[in-house]
Amino acid sequence: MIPKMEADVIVIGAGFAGLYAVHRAASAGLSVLGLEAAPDVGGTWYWNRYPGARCDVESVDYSYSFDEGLQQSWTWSERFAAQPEILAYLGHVADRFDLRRHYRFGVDVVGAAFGQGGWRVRTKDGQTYAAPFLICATGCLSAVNRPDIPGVDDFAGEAYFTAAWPREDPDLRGKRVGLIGTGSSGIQAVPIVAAQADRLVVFQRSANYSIPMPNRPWTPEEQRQIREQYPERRRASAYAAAGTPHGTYHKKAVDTDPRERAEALWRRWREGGVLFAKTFPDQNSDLAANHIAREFAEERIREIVADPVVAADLIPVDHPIGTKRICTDGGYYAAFNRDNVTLVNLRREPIEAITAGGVRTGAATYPCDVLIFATGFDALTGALTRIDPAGPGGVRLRDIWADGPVTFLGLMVPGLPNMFTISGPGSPSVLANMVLHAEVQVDWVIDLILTARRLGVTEVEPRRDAADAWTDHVATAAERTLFPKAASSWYLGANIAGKKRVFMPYAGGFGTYRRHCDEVARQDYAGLVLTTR
Ligand code: NA7
Repeated sequence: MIPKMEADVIVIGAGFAGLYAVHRAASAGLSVLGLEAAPDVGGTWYWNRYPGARCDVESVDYSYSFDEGLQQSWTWSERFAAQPEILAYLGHVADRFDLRRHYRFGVDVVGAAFGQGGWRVRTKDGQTYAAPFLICATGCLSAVNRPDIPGVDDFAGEAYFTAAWPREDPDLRGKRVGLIGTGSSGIQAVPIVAAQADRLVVFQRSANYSIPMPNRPWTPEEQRQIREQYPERRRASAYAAAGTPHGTYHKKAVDTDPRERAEALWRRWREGGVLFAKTFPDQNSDLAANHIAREFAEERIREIVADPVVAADLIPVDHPIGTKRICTDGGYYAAFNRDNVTLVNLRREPIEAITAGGVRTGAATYPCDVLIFATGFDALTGALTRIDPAGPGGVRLRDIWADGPVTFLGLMVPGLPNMFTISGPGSPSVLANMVLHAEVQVDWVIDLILTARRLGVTEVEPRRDAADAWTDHVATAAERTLFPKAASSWYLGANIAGKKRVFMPYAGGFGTYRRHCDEVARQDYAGLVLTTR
């Protein structure tokens, strides 16, 4: 046995998933130790406090469902919540359930190894903590991608990452700002930075589709209705394809006449948010249907952007719409009509180097006082492979996943007993409502731990063939969609040099996924090996 176990369960992370895992474990009578790198709760919402940071799913859905009292105790002020409000919500949850007492904050986990009946977790400051079970609630978008651009360390001005934004907002007034990266973070930041800075140069390697976010405060009447209808809303989301009460149009795009199609697309466009990516049921599986939605969105871009050359540069050329995470914005395209904003298309003029004074491309030098890196994440696997847990005999996660992630339900890895990956690759994760998804997975994991304890089982691990079968199923689900056609998508790991290109999330739908999890539990955890030592 490990000489001293700090707890029954260690949970890494204090975001949506980690907080719920700690709550569920503690409520079930397990002793739980939470470890979190940040000084407080929040997870990705702690770090991503860049200007314009906002969730692309409606606030009323992007919140916990597990406790009706909690649901009724919180009132979202806007349709799409901004980062400070989401962070305040998570603080409220931590207070309400007294969760901080289980955590050590400012603790960066850098390694984990299984042996003698438990996990021993190593931290950057040299501490180790041990527990029989390890829940990695480390997030899909938390391992920051620091681009390896020549000269990046030579820059003499101020440099910021959207994903690690300073707590005190930098003053950009009167400054020449360069912003590298045009995914959701860059796209959300651009209009606000443009309004503050003297000049803004946006360096775009790949254009993305962005849908305007018609954000507004909920009216008091809407807030009342939300509270009243919450149980029904959650019932409608529980087994829905994306974990929200919204579906797709009742007919395929290719079976709908052009006028009716346009009406459906306009409706979704005006509703805003990620829903546009799912207007028609065939939009993400049939190129012809996708083309219809794509043309519609491209027309909107051309309508908004005054300069046709800039508009053409802002239109994606390398992926069907929605196969990369669709972005949501508060005036992104219109920002390029401002005199102080320039778009640099890096496919025409790649960055040669970052210098002390700015950015040099193949065509020009752009002087900058400030550089903002909105360069994304080593998504879905990065936070886990950076810890690189080692199982019995020293087998490591990076080796197990050398040809792409192999998982059982996206939750467990063969060779790594008693370890769980919430929102791991192989689960719907970023394709679903992350909050309800975390609840489903955490419930499954805690129920399994309680079952193991009841049976006197000390180790639970997926069989290799069961994990291979699930991994094949994940691949088949992806092949039925257009997702693998996105050339530079982080869903595929294509944004990280050397990363194996595999479509990582489970594209079979949240409801279907949940049924799989239910079924495995119902069949006494078929696919797992339960061992007593
Ligand atoms: P994303 O969506 O990964 O966007 C990162 C952007 O940074 C993307 O445009 C990248 O271009 C660009 N990038 C990355 N490295 C470089 C280098 N070296 N040079 C130039 N440009 C680069 O991350 P976000 O933070 O915006 O959003 C992530 C998710 O968070 C989002 O989808 C929401 O779900 C929330 P590329 O496309 O790789 O060519």
